[in-house]
Amino acid sequence: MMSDYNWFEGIPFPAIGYKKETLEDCNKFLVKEEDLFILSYPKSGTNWLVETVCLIQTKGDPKWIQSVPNWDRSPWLESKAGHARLINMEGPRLMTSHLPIHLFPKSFFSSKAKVIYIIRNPRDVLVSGYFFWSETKLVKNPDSLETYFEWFLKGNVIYGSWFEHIRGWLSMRKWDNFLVLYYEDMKKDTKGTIKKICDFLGKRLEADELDMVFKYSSFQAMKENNMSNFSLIKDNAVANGLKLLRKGITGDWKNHFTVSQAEIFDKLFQEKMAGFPPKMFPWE
Ligand code: PPS
Repeated sequence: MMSDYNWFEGIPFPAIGYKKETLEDCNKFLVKEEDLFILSYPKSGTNWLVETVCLIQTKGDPKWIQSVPNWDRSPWLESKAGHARLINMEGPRLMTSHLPIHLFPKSFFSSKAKVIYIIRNPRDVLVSGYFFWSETKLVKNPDSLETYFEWFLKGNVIYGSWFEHIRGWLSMRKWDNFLVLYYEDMKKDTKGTIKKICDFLGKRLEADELDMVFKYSSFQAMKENNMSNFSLIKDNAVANGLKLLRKGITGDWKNHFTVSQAEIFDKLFQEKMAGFPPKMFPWE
């Protein structure tokens, strides 16, 4: 197992593009007051949120999202390339991260920098992750969904346990500079979610600008945008064609879980998320 990931403090990170020194540096990274972070556990709709925030920043003008890859618009804090880019970046920075709270820059917790944390039904996260990671050389490949299901429940997957990630970050939910969003809400009421993000960022969009943000961040638009769909990753060392935009729906887990897996998952969810009111999580 050791050779399939880059292990750091007991958490598996991708085998390519990540290294111990960068992960150590993340804790010491100097956060600036005007920085904005997009945070998530992998496969929760991170890149959809990146696209939406970029479009809010340009008031719906798609030029930026259609000419610059998403990983350059919002560099990945913990990846080797993203980290190097961010260190030298001037002005308000937009950044993405999947780090669990204890590995995140310490300076954030005493700053006014903002975080948007997106959460998705972990059952759909599991299914999305299974299909995505199976296609890459970045991680240990599961031989079946059944195997991946076991790994996910134990937290033996990239970025570790979903439950610990969410519990850790939700401890920040009452902070003014921390906005929690749900993939399910974003699907159900996309424009409402865009407005919520605007309020949080202190931005105002005219109705036609809001329409443009909505239009260019749609599943179809992102699927067709080479700057956003990961098709620029042609490196065979990483994958043979990566598809970030797979289905983009809620509840796909129902097409993949057995009845027994659904029951096992429910039980574990209740145990691990004890103390959080069920209505906090907007999925069935
Ligand atoms: S990553 O690689 O961990 O950063 O992946 P992440 O971006 O977090 O999540 C990928 C899933 O998000 C879906 N997605 C979208 N859904 C709806 N609308 C839009 N615009 C959109 N963009 C990305 C994507 O399809 C992945 O989910 P699945 O279930 O695999 O389709």
